[in-house]
Amino acid sequence: MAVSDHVDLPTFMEGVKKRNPYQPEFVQAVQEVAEDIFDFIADKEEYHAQQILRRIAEPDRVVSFRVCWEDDNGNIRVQRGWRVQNNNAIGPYKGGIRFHPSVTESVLKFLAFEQTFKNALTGLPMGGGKGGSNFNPKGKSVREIMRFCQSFMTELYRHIGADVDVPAGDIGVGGREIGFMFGQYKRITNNFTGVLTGKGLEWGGSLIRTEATGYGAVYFLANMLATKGEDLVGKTAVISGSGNVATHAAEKIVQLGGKVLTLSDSGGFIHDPDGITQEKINWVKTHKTHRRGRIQDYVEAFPAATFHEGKTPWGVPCDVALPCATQNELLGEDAKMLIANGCRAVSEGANMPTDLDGVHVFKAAKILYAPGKASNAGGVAVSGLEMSQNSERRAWKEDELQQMLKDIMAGIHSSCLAYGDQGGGYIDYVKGANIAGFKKVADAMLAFGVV
Ligand code: NDP
Ligand code: 2IT
Repeated sequence: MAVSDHVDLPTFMEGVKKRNPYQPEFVQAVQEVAEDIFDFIADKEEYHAQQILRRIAEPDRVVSFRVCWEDDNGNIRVQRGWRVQNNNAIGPYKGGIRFHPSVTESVLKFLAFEQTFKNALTGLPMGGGKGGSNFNPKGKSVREIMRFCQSFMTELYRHIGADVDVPAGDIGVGGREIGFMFGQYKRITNNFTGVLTGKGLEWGGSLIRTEATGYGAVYFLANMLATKGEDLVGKTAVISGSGNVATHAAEKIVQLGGKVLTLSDSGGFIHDPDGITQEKINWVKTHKTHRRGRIQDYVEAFPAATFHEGKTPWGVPCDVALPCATQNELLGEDAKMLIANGCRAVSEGANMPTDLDGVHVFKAAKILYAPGKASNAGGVAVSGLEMSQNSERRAWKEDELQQMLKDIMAGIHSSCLAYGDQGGGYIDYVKGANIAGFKKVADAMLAFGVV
């Protein structure tokens, strides 16, 4: 038998850093997973011999391409686009597309890596991928966004397919952008197929896909609280972001009897001590999503609230916190502040919003802390259900889908318990999610041999 490569964690991470220079987000995501997986595989020779973690941390492929488009003034603009296909051991690549000026290859590699574990946790047959561009949709006209989406798809179409890779939305990409991209895919290929998810209801979309990520993150939070015999009634919640995930998380918190105190965007956060009610959430949805406005304007519409420019909301005392904006928005010192102020549970709606220091603070404090790959999986789970409906050429009813989403989130919670229960009433959800996600993908990879 060949001698297996039993390197230790620091040596493994040195290799990851060396092979991925200038890619801090990707290295961070691998480190967070490797910390748990090294313990788990310590006595499992086959995973070492077959270099499984090393292989999952090397994307199957990274496609990088130029995206040219013409702005409303006739200027030629040049952006970079990517699709990272991380791993398809358990199903076609699946994951969102992000349009934001901060997008780099590192960001998309971390997201595709995380997506691989998240998708495995849903129990549905989906591999992990992610794509996007450094295109900034802010301040662009609808025609400009359409032309950009069409140009982006003119290259992307050759790399995707209903059984190959199925993209969806993420930051800066919602139903409108999915429509423009789907239209262009169909125009080029003459194929009406479930190649994207998050589609409109008239053309193959699924009910509750829009709400699923935020609702799912709150269902997961409720599952965690239930392990302590608690629920959300009367609990105060601090939420960051004011996009798709944040507004639907807020909506579900309100529906389950909680009180939402904050929302934010890249300009700062608003604090509404009276609580952000459904009516106010509707205002935010219209203002942010449809008018592309700033959260700052909330204080004019609802004068009891205050705006805190350039700040994140983690200093506002709360019972539960849901970071729902972007990566590394909650740092070690924020985590300490949340705990000092009495926060008892954190459910991540965003991907990797807590930095490594923050993760270590939450783990050390033994609070209820769910990493995004577990708690925000509701979105991709309903995307998976959209794929099933497309294959069957039918549409399921809303109550059926609501129940499936709840069941999937409860299933992910159970998987976390199976591998994360540390005894003494403490569940390490990070460890549980990492191991449960890894095991499914790893065992499929073992079946395929060296490919
Ligand atoms: P949206 O584009 O709808 O909203 C993004 C929100 O986050 C906006 O409020 C935006 O503020 C804020 N934001 C984005 N980037 C930054 C930044 N660099 N600093 C501060 N604030 C920022 O995106 P989503 O709600 O869809 O996505 C939010 C998070 O949830 C992301 O991490 C995404 O990966 C994750 N996610 C999304 C899923 C989905 O189904 N949509 C599924 C699972 C996870 P501003 O308006 O100022 O840009
Ligand atoms: O991060 C994510 O899980 C998403 N942006 C949703 C991916 C999807 O394919 O629905």
